[in-house]
Amino acid sequence: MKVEMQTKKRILSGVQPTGDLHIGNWLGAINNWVTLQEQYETFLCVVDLHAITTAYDPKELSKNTLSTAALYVACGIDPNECSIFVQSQISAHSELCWILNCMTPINWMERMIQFKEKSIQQGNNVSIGLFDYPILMAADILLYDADFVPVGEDQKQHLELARDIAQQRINAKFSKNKNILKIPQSIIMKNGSKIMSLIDGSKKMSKSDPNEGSRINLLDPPEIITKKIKRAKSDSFNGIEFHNPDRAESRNLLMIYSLLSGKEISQCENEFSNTGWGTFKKLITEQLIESLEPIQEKYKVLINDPYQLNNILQEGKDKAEDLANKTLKRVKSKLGFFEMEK
Ligand code: AQP
Repeated sequence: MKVEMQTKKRILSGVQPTGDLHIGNWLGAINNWVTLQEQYETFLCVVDLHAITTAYDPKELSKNTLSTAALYVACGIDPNECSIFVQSQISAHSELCWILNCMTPINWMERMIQFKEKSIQQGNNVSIGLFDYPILMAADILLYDADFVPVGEDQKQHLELARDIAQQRINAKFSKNKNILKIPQSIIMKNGSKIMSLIDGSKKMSKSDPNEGSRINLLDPPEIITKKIKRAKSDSFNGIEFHNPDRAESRNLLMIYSLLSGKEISQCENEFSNTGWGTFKKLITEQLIESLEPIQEKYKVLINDPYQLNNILQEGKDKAEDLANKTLKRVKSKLGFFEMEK
């Protein structure tokens, strides 16, 4: 009998359904998954349990979850190659998170930069869930024995934490010989660039920024893209540059243009060294409209076909749940939980 071996290394990643996906989520994450999907066994979740760590509207959560999954596919993720699933549909995520909570020293968590930054925005309303976010993320990754996690700069610290918990608090403590959890490594993508806000080049483009004008959403129609780029912050310098540290907005728009057009940064710098803001804004608007059009077309078809989307998510769930439950069982058994006699 031929035994089927896992030949491809495995990756896992996800996006929170906290609102409309923007070009930062696309160029910094989803587009990289599209590049990696052929080479790796790919698991992609819509991390809806993460989406409730800050204030949210229950009426929007399920809609955003479905729309995020549809956008994965519209952006080029192939559901025949990758498993796409919804995090909350697999209870092993919450269960492993609880176990890891009990194994993780609180002072490891107090160092997390994203918590510090996000909790400032939340004022008095900071939830324990937001503090615990990195442990849920560790559970997401470790459940699937992921070999690699494609991460942007902002998520590197969380991946380090997942590695430390797995290595120091589970493997070293509960098994002398064989690892219980696989230690994942990061894949830092060349194009994992951080896309900045259109109205403040020093701030990350973010779904939760209250100012809609700070981002281009993947589903923005041409007239909205035109308006947002027209209002995007510019400066009084001539020409569009990438390397001038005093010109964050110029750098950001040039990088977006370069990623969308496929032209190297140096080529764009040469092309626009004497171009005024007005002309450049027109060109980047045209490029954005052209690049987003095929995604929007594909999205429209998918979102109007809930049967197909449901099938994709069901198949993804079945495959993911099987793996997740195996890992959870292994962990619980090694950590001494009672098991029923068969
Ligand atoms: N501006 C960005 N530039 C590059 N990459 C980005 N990502 C997010 N914003 C940018 C990448 O998208 C993936 C999923 O992000 P997420 O939704 O899980 O959480 P986030 O990083 O917190 O994204 P947002 O848009 O800022 O959401 P909110 O406002 O809800 O917190 C990650 O790989 C991230 O690096």
